[in-house]
Amino acid sequence: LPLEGQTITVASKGFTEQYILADLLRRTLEAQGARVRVREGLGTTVAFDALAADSVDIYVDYTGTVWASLMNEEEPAQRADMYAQVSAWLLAEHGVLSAGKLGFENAYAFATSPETARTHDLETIGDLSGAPLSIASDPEFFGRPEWTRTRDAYGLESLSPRSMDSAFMYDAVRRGEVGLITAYTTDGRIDAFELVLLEDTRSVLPPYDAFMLIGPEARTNTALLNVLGALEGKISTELMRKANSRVDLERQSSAQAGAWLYEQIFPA
Ligand code: PBE
Repeated sequence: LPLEGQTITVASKGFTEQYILADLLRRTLEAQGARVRVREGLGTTVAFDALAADSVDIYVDYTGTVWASLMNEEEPAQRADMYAQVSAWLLAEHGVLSAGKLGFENAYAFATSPETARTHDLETIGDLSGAPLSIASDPEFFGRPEWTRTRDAYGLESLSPRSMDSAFMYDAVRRGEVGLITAYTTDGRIDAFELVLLEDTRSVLPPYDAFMLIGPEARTNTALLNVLGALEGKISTELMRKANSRVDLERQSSAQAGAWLYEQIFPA
């Protein structure tokens, strides 16, 4: 097997999709003979720094996240250009290789309940200007440029931010405990809870295509790159949403959802 005798370290960030993808990577690498260690639940900066320092070999991040949080770019690029620009920057600045997009996008989307949308007459993010609502997001978001840029572009000073584990946001907004959340667009609970997504009419938020990042040392490992190449473009947004729903709505473990996703990509 091509990865016989090798030990590969995979990292994940701290939400359902990331746990599932780390499990998928583990299965994919183990099937080719590797021993795999998984470091789970890291923040974006911790995961990226560990990768750049070669203590992690691979993890999945999103183009818009690298663009805004790591590159500190202001204006979002076109979706088609962004992956190329992000890849070039990662390689030049950190020796990190982009090993292919997985095929889906997981964006931040401002979401509310049907009741709140009706009460405050909300269809677009701009409609939130002056609304006295609380907004819950994952602990990273309010420290990110995506939040400050959206707040400033649409005049959202009347919103009160509240950090919340992303696992709990959807229930909180459905029950009206918070007015809004920044939903992840691959989360099955958007449809299941009939949440209303507010349109970003000024395209302030960037695109967020998921892609594999490989550390400086691991990127010279051609056997590893060949194995990972089999995942490129293999996960549609619909497929990722179904895998996420297995955990968030059907209460499966991320390993069960990872096994299911692996079977969809590599049918027995
Ligand atoms: N996202 C949406 C965030 C979380 C979900 C992909 C932009 C991120 O992990 O960067």
